[in-house]
Amino acid sequence: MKIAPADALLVIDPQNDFCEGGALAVSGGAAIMPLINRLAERFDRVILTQDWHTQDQISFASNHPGAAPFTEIDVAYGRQMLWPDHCLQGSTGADFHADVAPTVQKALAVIRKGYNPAVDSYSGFFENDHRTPTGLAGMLRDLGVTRVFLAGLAFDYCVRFTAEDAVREGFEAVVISDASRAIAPQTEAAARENFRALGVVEIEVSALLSAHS
Ligand code: VGL
Ligand code: ZN
Repeated sequence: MKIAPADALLVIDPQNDFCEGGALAVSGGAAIMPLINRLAERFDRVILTQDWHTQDQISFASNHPGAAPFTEIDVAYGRQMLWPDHCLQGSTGADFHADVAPTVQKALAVIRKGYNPAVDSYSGFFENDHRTPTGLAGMLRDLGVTRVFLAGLAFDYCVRFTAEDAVREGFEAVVISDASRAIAPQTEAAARENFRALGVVEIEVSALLSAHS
């Protein structure tokens, strides 16, 4: 697989809170940052997403007395997983990881998501109501992008739902598996199953960066 001018790299939530020591740490999270930098060098267009919550975010367990993180509740738009407080706007946890700074510098845009207190947002394209757009699809179309490559955190949530929405929006979607890490094995397997069903392709960094055709 060869990287082409109509491709964009979407780097999903490479933030401190999803790395070791963060509020919602993903095992191995920090280790993907150098891989992301190597990838970003090869793409003309790099776009970041940034999880960007306020304290009253509906998906914070702390806003539902008696409810524990990593349990689900019913909300107006369906089932919603509850999380530890994370990625608070302006906090160190919400900052991009220091090791991904070259990619942040290169990025043409940062799409923030999850700032509506009443609706969480995993996907970079739509909030969790699957209706409210972030503007990313329009930006990609305006730029002439037809295929997106995805890396970042977490594989089983924000990477997964961004990839699935990309396909629904008419883009080809390629997830760079080893430049991503999952929160849990069960949801990682569910993501892979959905990728197969929807035509989301998975590739490894080495295969992509060494490809000549
Ligand atoms: C994410 C859970 C809550 C992610 C964000 O970036 O995958 N997961 N907020
Ligand atoms: Zn979040």
